[in-house]
Amino acid sequence: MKATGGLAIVALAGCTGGSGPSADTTVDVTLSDFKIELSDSSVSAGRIQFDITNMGPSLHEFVVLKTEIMAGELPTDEDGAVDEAGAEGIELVDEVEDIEDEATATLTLDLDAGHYALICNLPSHYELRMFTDFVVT
Ligand SMILES: [Cu+2]
Repeated sequence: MKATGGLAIVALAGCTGGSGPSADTTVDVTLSDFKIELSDSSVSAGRIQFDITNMGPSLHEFVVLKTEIMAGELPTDEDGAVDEAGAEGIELVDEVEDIEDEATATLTLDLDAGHYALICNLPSHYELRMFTDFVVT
């Protein structure tokens, strides 16, 4: 959740058009109640395409944060949400909001080496452990 728009590239299921610059690496991301699973938790730096599938049954989102903080130890506010934009040592890279149950989305990012936290930051979802660590080498 954030106030300003990002450059999320969303392709809904069945709509596979588009032929932008090809990615160096593709990571399959599976969202479900309430976890995030990755086909690879460590990849080489470069253009990385996240192919996201929400297995539901709830609405989810996919937020990419660059931070040295472990994904499970991010500071939260009184609502249990992670401060994506304002917290020290946490950089919001990009996100895809509002991925419906059974929908897919694609997010392609040029990622530098470092540690990332991938989270769903819908109310209470982070506290329900919808996060995972991701390392770019
Ligand atoms: Cu969620």
